[in-house]
Amino acid sequence: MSNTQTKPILQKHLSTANDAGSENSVTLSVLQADITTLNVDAIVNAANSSLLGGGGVDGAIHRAAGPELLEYCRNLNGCATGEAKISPAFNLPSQYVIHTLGPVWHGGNDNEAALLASCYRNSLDLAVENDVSSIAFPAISTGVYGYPLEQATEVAIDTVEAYVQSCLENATNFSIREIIFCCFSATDAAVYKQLLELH
Ligand code: AR6
Repeated sequence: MSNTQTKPILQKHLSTANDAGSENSVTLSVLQADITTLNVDAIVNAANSSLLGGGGVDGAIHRAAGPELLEYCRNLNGCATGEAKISPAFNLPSQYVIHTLGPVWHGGNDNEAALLASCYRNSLDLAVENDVSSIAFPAISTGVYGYPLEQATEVAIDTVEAYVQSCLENATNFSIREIIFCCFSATDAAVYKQLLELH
């Protein structure tokens, strides 16, 4: 990532020697930033099922990407909870937007954690399929959808770390080198920092 304006609050490196004997590594970073400003290959959007824009990070991404994003999204036929779809990023500095639909929090007994984990895995699958090297995630479901931040952060970090470790050990074409947890507020970033340090 070639951002100069935003310094990571924390970075953690995951690495594994693969079967070929060479070492691959992936950097996980916590940033406090507006995700629409990040110069990464892909940013993830916490969208709604229509994929036609909304409030929160979704609204910010559509505003910054411009009306072509909405036009493109009309042909994506929406998104189911836990799934993800990819589009170009139009006027954003990134190349792609990966749109995912997080679960609405209903108290924790409605499969929310598994669905949220699917958002992260399916987004990373699409990133790898599109040869993405750097990707930034917002705190999916923790705004309008009401998922408690600490619990959502646990799911985010667990899922991403497990995905990366498995790919570093097994995948032959694993393109990802940097994964950013992009927090809008300092409070959210402090929670991500604390939990990533504990992992
Ligand atoms: N950059 C990074 N993070 C942001 C930004 C930004 N520019 N703006 C907000 N956030 P939310 P959800 C953070 O509500 O809970 C939309 O209307 C925000 O502080 O955007 O998954 C959709 O259309 C919070 O930490 O997404 C859906 O209807 C995080 O992004 C619904 O909201 C997620 O908050 C989805 O709700």
